[in-house]
Amino acid sequence: MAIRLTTILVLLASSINAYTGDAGSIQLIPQEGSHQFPFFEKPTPVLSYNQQVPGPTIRGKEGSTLSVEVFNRLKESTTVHWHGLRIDNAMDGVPGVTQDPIKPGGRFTYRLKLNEAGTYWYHPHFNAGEQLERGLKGVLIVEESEKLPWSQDLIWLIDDWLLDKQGVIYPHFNTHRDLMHDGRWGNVVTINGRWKPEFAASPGERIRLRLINGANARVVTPIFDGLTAKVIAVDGRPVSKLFSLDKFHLSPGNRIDLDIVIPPDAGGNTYEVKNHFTRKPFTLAVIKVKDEKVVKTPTFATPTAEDFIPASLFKKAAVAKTWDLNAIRGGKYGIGWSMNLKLWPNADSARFSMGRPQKILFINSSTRLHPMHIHGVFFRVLEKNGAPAVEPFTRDTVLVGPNERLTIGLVPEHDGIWLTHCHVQSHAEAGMMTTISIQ
Ligand SMILES: [Cu+2]
Repeated sequence: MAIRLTTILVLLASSINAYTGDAGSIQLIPQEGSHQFPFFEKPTPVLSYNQQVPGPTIRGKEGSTLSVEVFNRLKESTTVHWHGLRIDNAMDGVPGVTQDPIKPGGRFTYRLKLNEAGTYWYHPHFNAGEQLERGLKGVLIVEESEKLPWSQDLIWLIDDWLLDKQGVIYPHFNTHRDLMHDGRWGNVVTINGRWKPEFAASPGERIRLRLINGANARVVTPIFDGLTAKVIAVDGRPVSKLFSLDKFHLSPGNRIDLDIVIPPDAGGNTYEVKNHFTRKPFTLAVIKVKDEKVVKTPTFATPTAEDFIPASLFKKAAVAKTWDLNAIRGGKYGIGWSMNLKLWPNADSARFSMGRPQKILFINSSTRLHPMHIHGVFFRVLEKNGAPAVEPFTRDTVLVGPNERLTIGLVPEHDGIWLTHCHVQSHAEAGMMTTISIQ
């Protein structure tokens, strides 16, 4: 009990960061709370972890084990899913598949073996459309055992809120409109809970910027006007070859880690980071460079992972599973989002053997966006619309665009039942979920 109390006190004292050392343990308390947006008189009622929006950033070292006790103080059940982490299946946080929902007043301890350094995030997988929208999400960083001398390690968790004129979260979820379109898109986009925040940098600094799209449905294409940003990791894993950020569609669930050097002569400059996914670009955040002396730019090479699930593994593999994505009549909401005409939980699932390279084909037969996420694996995009389109990185979430066909390759390495679903929350809740059983 003493240990638990200390943990809570330290968590409350630290504004954003939770820390954990080796074999760390922390407590997450989902509960009702409030969040002040700049345009409203009154704070907005939200759901929060530990009274923070977004929830505390959890940091753990590569190779360590992290234990997170979730104490549910919500009025409804919840679970926590650790997006991107390859962990024990029983810790994956999927109600009805890997665990029972954590009831109000209940507790569940997640033991997470942090095997792979990178940028991950966590969120509920129970009534997820509503619980995520109301603020339940946070970032989980698995730190490399060898720390690189970045000037700053910045985290930007992107979120999208649908608020009314009084600043109240629009209380209807999975509406006909959401289901007919690409889910629930909001009207206020925030970074770390703040609208168009400003970040300070010094000329010469080399910044690792971790971008995480935690929105319900909105896709974001960030463009750094005037700054060069190199992509060093996608969905947590180092890329196989570094490349400049051009037009990267960060769909719900996706993360990119960027390497940005502030030019030595940039003192006093202001750089706007804009979202270019929609026709009308808008500012996500601002980087303000201090008008002061230049700091020495740290020089080092960022790691790449050329051998991580290379495309060559799949040369001989046939497509083991095809999932056709489309809307059908039926389901809980009248409009169902189906995979092979089936709606969760009556799903058309896949079974794969451990260690055998497998190809999956997603066919989007609709004109909507479906960011498909597979739990517990990383995969590589191999083909787009039947033509080779090997990406220089692996993913755990890929945007399947309107009428697009995407072939991906993965190698099952962790046994269990892994959820596979659209990360547009209302599509998932309207049936667009299935599982891959790995034995
Ligand atoms: Cu979808």
